[in-house]
Amino acid sequence: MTILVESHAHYRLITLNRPERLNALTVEMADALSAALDAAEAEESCRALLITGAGRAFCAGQDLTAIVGIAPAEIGGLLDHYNPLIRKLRALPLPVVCAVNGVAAGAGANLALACDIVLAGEGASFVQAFARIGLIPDCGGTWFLPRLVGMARARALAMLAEPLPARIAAEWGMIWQVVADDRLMLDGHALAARLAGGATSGLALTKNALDAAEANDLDDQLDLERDLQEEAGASPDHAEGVRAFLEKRPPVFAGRRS
Ligand code: LHQ
Repeated sequence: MTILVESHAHYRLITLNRPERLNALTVEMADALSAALDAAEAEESCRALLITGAGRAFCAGQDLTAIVGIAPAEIGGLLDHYNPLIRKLRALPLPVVCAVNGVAAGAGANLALACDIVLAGEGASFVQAFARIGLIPDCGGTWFLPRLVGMARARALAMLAEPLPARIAAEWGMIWQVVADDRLMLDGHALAARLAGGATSGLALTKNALDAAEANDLDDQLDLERDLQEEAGASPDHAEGVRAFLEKRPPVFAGRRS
């Protein structure tokens, strides 16, 4: 199986599972990942996702053995499988944590950057490997990189295709945190469990608002915040959060989605 899905209390762990190829992506794998996201969304008790890779790498990007000699139109055709996956990750009404356990290259790097909170082990690195093979950063790379690290760094990463160590990625604000390799999965599970106990619909609306902010001006964004806040304010978890505050106890969020 190219991906493994493991259920935990209120969250699921998805593991990219082609370790002998450094979890390089195939169309079947992208489709399986998309299906796993759909399944997680459909299951009301699933309130967060954790994504990682099996073995020593997170993901080496597109499996290059599968694209040898293919026609340009077929390269575009491959992206017809990857683009829905990236869109799905961003629109998923659940928080997604990525635990980058080793090298994340090409589409693998950008798959990680599409997640909501990215943790990486000290030994991990991010490589926009595309320039080495005459391609452009895809799977959202040209969109994520300048927004995360600024245009100067984005350009150099994309054009030089040099590996960026996890520590620098964290310093630059490309990812949330770097942690000791032997803590990565412990911390990843703890974060996923914490988010799974959160106010799910509020977190989903937060994702929507932050993504919309990339294109909106302040006026439009304030209007959007008003609308989304109205929605969040109607959720039982909002009522519980306020009640818990007034009663000086931790909230118990049901995580029901609006
Ligand atoms: C691999 C791969 C790989 C197959 C390692 N494929 N076998 C593009 C086109 C069209 C549409 C869809 O989207 C895309 C997006 C893309 O992702 S394009 C970019 C594709 N990825 C790359 O160019 C990265 C290629 N890999 C590497 O540069 C290195 O392997 C990295 C830096 C990831 C890791 O280096 P090392 O740690 O030195 O490992 P390695 O190179 O020795 O790899 C281990 C094995 O995995 C090796 O096989 P072998 O049989 O010799 O043990 C590699 O051939 C295989 N492998 N990446 N993408």
